[in-house]
Amino acid sequence: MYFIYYENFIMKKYVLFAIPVLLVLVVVAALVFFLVINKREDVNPDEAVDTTSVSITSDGFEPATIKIKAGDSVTWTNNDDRTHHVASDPHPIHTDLSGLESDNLSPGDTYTFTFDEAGEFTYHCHLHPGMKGAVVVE
Ligand SMILES: [Cu+2]
Repeated sequence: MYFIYYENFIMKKYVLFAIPVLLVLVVVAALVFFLVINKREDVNPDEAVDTTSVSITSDGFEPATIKIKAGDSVTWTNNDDRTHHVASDPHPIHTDLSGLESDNLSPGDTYTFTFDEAGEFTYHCHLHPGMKGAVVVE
């Protein structure tokens, strides 16, 4: 009898302790996720090259930052021997500019997207998120 009571007591203590710990963990995880996905890449418009063609290479997007006019279409060509995947920032949810997302691009494949609004749009390779690029739309 005493033993059962004691076990119950231990369980209650454990549950009472575990709930606040879990709550703190959930809050911390949410905060980290929020900070990571809201980290904006800086765009330096001075580095922007006037072109609507971007080459995907083993060194990244070339040129990494381009400048176009609203209504222009940009074409990415995979000139690497790996598969790539152009997607709007932020990784992994791609919500900054909805629609800016290719399929997986095999070597030689191209992807074209039309930028209708002015602004600075950063993107990345979804398969290699360290590969980053930006489009300045005037
Ligand atoms: Cu991504």
